[in-house]
Amino acid sequence: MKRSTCLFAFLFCLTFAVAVQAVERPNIIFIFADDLGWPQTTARMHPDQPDSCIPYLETPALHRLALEGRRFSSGYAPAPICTPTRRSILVGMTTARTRGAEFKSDFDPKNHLCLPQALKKADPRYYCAHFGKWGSQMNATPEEVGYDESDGPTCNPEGNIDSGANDMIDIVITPGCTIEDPKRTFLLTKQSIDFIERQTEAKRPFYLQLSLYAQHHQLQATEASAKKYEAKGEPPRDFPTIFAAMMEDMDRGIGMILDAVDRLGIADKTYIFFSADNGGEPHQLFGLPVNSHDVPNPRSPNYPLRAYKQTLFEGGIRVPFFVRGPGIAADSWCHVPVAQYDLLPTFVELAGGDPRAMFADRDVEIDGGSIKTLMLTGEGEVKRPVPGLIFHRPENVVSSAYRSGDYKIFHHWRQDRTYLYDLSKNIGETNDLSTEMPEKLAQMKETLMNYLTQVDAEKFTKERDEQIRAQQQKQGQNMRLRIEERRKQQAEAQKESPMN
Ligand SMILES: [Ca+2]
Repeated sequence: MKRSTCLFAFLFCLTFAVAVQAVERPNIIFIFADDLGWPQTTARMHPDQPDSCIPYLETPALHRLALEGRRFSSGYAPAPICTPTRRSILVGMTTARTRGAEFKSDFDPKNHLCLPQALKKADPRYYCAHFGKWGSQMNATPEEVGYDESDGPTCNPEGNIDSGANDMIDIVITPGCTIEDPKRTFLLTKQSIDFIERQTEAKRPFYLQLSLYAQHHQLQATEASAKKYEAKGEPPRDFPTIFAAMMEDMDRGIGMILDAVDRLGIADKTYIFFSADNGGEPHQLFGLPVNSHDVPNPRSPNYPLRAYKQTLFEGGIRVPFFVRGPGIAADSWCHVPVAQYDLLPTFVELAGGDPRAMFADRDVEIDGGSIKTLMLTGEGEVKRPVPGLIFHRPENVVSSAYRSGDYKIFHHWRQDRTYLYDLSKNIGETNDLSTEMPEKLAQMKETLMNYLTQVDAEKFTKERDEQIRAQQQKQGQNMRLRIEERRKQQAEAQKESPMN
C-alpha cells in the first residue's frame, strides 16, 4: 500500500513536471527610463488630454510601442525619486512598508522574495537580467536578489554623470554636452539584444529589466541629434534642445530592441513594458530661469501635471506606462490607477504563478496586485491589501498621498492639512475639495493613516524637519553663491577672449 502511494506520488510529480515543461511561458522585457515626465513622449498619455504628449519631441519607437499596446493613463512610480522606486519594484511594496522613502534606508531586499526570485519560483526556467542603473544604496546587488546577469550595483556615475564635487553646479551652468554614446544607451541596447538572442537560442523564457540612464541629468546627446534640435528651434516647453536630442537617442536604442524582438520572431510571446522611475525634472536643473511651476504652467516640462520629480504631486509620480504583448489589443487604454509595485505580482502571474498564494505564508505582505486582467481587458479591479495606491515621503517634501478611483488626497505633514482632488476633472490638482466633500476626505484620510500605522511607516517629526530645512537652506545658499561666482568668471573670460 505504502509502495503504491509512493509510486502514485512519483507518477503525479512526473506528469506535473512534464506539464510544466510543456507550457510555454512569455518573455518579459521591462524598459525603465530615468526621470521621464508623463507627457514627455509623442504618444498621448490620456485620450482627453492633448497636452499629455509633446509633438516637438521625436520618439517613434515609444510611439509605436504605445500604439501597438495598451496605455495606462494613470500609471504611477511608487516614489518621486530613483532608489525608493527601484526598491519598491523589487519587492512589490510601497515606500511606507519598506520604510525606504529616501535614498538611505535600512531596508534589506535580501530578507525578501524579490522580483527575479519570485519569477523563478513561478517557473524555474526563467532566466533574468538587469542591465543599466541599479540605484544607490539599494543594500543588495542584482545577483544577491536573484538576477543571473547584470551590470552590478550601478548608479548615475556609470551613466556618464560627472560625479565631481561641482556636479550640480556643472549641471546648472552647462546642462548638456555631446558624446558618442549618450547615457550609455547604445551599449545597453547592444547588451540587451545580445541577451535576448541568447535566450531565444536557448529556448528559455526570460525577464529583462533594462534600466536606462536617460533622461537623468547630465544631458547628453550624439552630435547629430544635438545639431538637429538646435536647427529645429526653441522647444515649446522649458527644456533645452539637448534634452530633446537625448530623448531621440534613447528612443533609437529602444527601436533597435523592438526590431530585434521582431527579427527573432518572438513578438507574439513577449510582453514589453515601458515606464519611468519618477516624473520629469524641474526646468531650473536645465539651467533655465527660475519661475514657479509649482502649479501647472503650459511651459512646464510636466504640464498638464502639477510640479515635478521629488514631490508627491502628479508631476512627481505619474509617469508614462504602457505595455504590448500577446492578447493585448492595439491602441487600447486602461484608466484604472496602477503603480509599479504591481509589476512583481503581475510578472509572477504572467509566468504562471499565483502571486497572492506565493506571498501568503511570508512574514511581510506585498502591496501590489496583478494587473494582468487590466492588461488584457482594460477593466477590472486590482486586488491589493488597501484599495488604491499609497505614496509616502515624510521627510524633505513632508507629504503622503492616497489615490482611490478618481480621487486623490495629499496630506502635508508640516501644515497638518489634507487636500482632496478629483483628478478626472482637475488633473492639475489646483481645486481642493476638502471643505466641499468632508466625508470623502475623512474616509480616505482614515484609510491612509490606518495603513501607515499598520505598516509602521517612517514618521514625520518637527525636529527632523527643522534639521533638514536648515541643511537645505545652507546648501541652497552656498550653491547660489557658487553659481553666481561661476557665471561671473565665465563673463570675464568671454570679455578677455581674443574673439571679441
Ligand atoms: Ca530617477
